[in-house]
Formats: sequence, C-alpha cells, structure tokens
Amino acid sequence: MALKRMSATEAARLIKNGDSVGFSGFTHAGCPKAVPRALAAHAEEEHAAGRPFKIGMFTGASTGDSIDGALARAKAVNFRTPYQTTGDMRAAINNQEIAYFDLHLSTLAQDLRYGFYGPVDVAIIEACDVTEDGQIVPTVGVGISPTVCKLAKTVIVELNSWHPRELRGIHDLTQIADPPHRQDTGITGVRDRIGRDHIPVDPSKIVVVEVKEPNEGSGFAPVDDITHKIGQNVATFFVAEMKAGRIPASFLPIQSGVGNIANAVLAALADDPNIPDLEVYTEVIQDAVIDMLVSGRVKFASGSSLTVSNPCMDRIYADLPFFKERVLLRTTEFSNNPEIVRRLGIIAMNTALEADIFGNVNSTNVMGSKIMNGVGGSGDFTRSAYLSIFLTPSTAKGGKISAFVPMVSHTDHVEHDVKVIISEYGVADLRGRSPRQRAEAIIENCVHPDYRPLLRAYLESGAKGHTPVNLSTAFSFHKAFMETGDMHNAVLSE
Ligand code: 0RQ
Repeated sequence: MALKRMSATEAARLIKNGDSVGFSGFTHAGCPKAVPRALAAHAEEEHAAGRPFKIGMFTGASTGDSIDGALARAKAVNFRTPYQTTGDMRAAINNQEIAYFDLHLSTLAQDLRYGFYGPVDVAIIEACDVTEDGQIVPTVGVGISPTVCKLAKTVIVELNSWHPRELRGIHDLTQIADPPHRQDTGITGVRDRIGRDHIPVDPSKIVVVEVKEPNEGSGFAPVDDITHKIGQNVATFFVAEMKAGRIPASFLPIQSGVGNIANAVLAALADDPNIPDLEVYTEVIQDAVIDMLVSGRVKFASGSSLTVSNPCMDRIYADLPFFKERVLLRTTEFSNNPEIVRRLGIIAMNTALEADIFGNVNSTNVMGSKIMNGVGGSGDFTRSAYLSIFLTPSTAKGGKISAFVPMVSHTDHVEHDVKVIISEYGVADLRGRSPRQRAEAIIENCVHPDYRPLLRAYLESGAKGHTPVNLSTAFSFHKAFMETGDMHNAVLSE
C-alpha cells in the first residue's frame, strides 16, 4: 500500500485541539517547518471562529522560528518542554501564557515512553527520505525522533528535498531500553554505532508532505575581544592541565555548549598548537567544529545535530562523503547520556548567565525570574563530566551586571558539580577547595576589577560558618540592578 500524501495544510488539520505533538530536530536543525507553520495558521483560523486551539509540544531541544516562533505568535501552545530559545516563545512563557517545563534534554525520551507528560498524539518529522515500508531517514537534527515516531498514532513526515537522500548513514538511531530492562549502552568510544540508519515506522501511521526548504540556521557573531580572551584562557588552562598530567596527552573528548562563546573557545583550541587533534562528543555540532574537521584539528564529531549556518551546511553537502566519515548524529538520549559522559571522561564546557562566588551557576533565569532559554543539555554533561567548566564574560549589559554575584538568583548547577569557571580575566579552579577558598579564587581570577572590592566586602561580612554567606545582603547585587539599573550600587551594609 502506498504511503498517504497530502499538503501541509491538510496534514496540519489532522492535529486536534488539546493534542500533544512531538517534533523532530534539535535546535533549528532537523526541524519541520511547513507543517508547523500551517498548524499555526490553522490555530489562528480556529481562534477567529471562536474555537479553542492549543497543543502541547515535545521537542529535542530548541527549534526554529517556524515551530516555536509561529506557534507562540498564534497562541497555539499550552505546554512546552524541554528547551526553547525563540523570542516569542520566551515572552509567552514569561507572561505565563505557556506552561514551560525546563528539563534536562537526555531524560525526555524515557519520560515520554513512561507517560510522565501524557500521550504523544502526533509526530512531525523532517526527513530526507522515507520508503514505502516506513523507513524514515531524518535530516540534520535527531533529538527525540525515534521515540515520538513510536508513540504517536500519526507520523507526519515533512519530506524536505533541500536535504540530500545521501544523508542516510550519518545517523545512529535507536532507543534505550527502559528500566528495569536497561543494559550497558554499548558505546565506549566517540565513533561507536549501535543503532540503525533509519527510524522504522508502521507505514499505515505515516502521512507524507513534500517540501523543499532550507534550514533556518543563522550565523555567529564574529569573535570579539572578550570571547577571544575567554577562548585563550581555556586553551592555556588545558595546556597546563596536560603538562601536570591531569588531562592525558591524547586529550579527552570535548562537549561545548551552543552560541558565540562556545564557537570562540573552539576556535582558540584549534589555534593552539599545544592542544592535540580532538574528538568531540557533544549535542550541537557548530560551525567551528566543521572548520576543525576540515583542518584535521577535530578527528571525529558525535552529536545530536548539525547546528550550523546555511553557508556551512552548503559546504557539508558539497563534500558529504568526507563528513559522513567524520560525523555521527545520535538521539539525545545517547548524545547527552550521563553514563556515556562519565565513561568517556568528557570535558564539558557550558555558558553561565551568572555564578556565585561559591561556584553555583545560574544558566536559565535572569534576575531569578525571567527564563532565557533553559537548562538544555548543560546539566546532562556537567554533572557527569571529567572536567566541568563554565564560561562567562565577567559582566553583562555594558558592565551594569556582574556575572559574579554573592548568591545566584536561581540555581541550575551546584557547587558540587562545577569544577572550573573561566572569564576573560582568568581561570578559577574550584577543585578541592572550601567555599571560602573558592570565593577567593573566583574573586581574584574571574570577577571584573570594578566588582572585586564589593565582593571582597561581602565575603568579609559573611557568617563565620563553612560557607560564609550573609543572608541579609546575599541578593544586594540583584536588588541594586532592579532598583537602580546598575549592580555597582549594591549596598552591603544592613
Ligand atoms: O543578552 O542577547 O540581550 O545581548 O544574556 O548572553 O553572553 O551572549 O551568551 O548567547 O552564550 O547565552 C547561558 C543564556 C548564555 C546560554 C546562556 C544576557 C546577555 C545577552 C546572552 P542580549 P551571551 P550566550 C548546549 C548547552 C543553557 C543551556 C546550555 C544558555 C544574553 O548559554 O542558554 O548550556 N545556556 N545548553 O547580555 C542578565 C546576566 C546575564 C545576562 C548574560 N547575568 N543577567 N542578562 N546576559 N548574562 C545547547 C543545548 O542545550 C541545545
């Protein structure tokens, strides 16, 4: 029996008010676009006719504007997990229009299989190929695709001919057996494969929508002085660690977060001749990794997505056999798997919004209350890493915010998990140090000089216990920013 085929508009109408929808992809990479935009238009029509229309959304990570942006603008979402980065979605979450559940990315697939968040009614999957017997080949982002394909009653395949069919073979697609049947993952090296090159789906569940549309990838800001300095500090730290024998001479696989800082750090590692050629075991493979694969500085990259700019994507497609030998795309429950992170001894580098002087990190909530993006995969990697590193410029908003504060206004990564913090000023190595020693290391090495006297004064005013906090002034920096627009005005006397 031939697969059912229809337009994006017809496919969107298969989704009902109150349904939960699982989307393919990870970041903008691998996300469907035409069907979610048609779904947003359908929701607007329903609202105009006076009928309610909202869905719940499960994704691998963040998505592109055609999913999070379009559906948030159409007021078509009531529930969202696990991660987002889009302005309109962020605003709707912070307005409390959308209930957002900010979750470690590695756990979503299992949580869905066990029904923690209810059923998955429909899956929408971007594919470069689908066969009549139901073999779906994803494009450049995997996320939770095999799981939502298994759980959903209807699987809408957005077959996007912008992506070549020859992508088949770049993926390693399987699901982890759930407890109590879980075994060792079987992945003992960055290049290991344990799954299939496609997602098998009952063809009677499949609906195909044919499109041709480029990725929604955007470029990166050029490396500026601050991100360049952070990158150099990371490289210098690694070289010293290798000399001291704390990182093996062959190095260890690295994970790096998403964004400009991560891109600048990778560029600095590529430029340092004392750092050997690397392997990458990460979630998002960014432009800098592609450059390093071409130059040979990265030998192999495993991730859940090719989160690259469109010019970079063109470069990959122009020489696909080269990249298929050196790149592997996994489901997030494998790319971010804490068991594998611990086994491989991964060096994890993620970005903080703010850190406190004792080493607790806030990656998600500005001034404690406004969500920026979410915890993403940063917790999956940080907790289990061989070395967990947080990177941040020492200040934000033209110096009016110090990234280092007496106490974080929201906690994502705790002092027990954060081993090293690096700003443009230097490196605070927190390993083996007491809270007071950590505070001294952070103040002397990472804090902007303008804020050092204030933080020293706070530390001296602290209680005389193991962790010298002063509960009456712990949020004085945040209070000063909210009342005067500048943390320099923090008042440390009671
Ligand atoms: O604001 O955009 O208005 O200029 O936060 O900050 O310095 O450009 O850094 O883009 O790397 O984002 C933590 C949000 C950093 C990100 C976070 C303002 C600053 C700017 C962005 P503007 P930068 P980045 C891999 C792993 C969690 C998820 C994660 C993140 C904006 O890295 O979401 O790690 N991490 N995933 O001005 C108020 C502060 C601030 C501040 C910065 N203290 N207070 N605003 N900003 N510090 C990816 C996945 O999981 C898929």
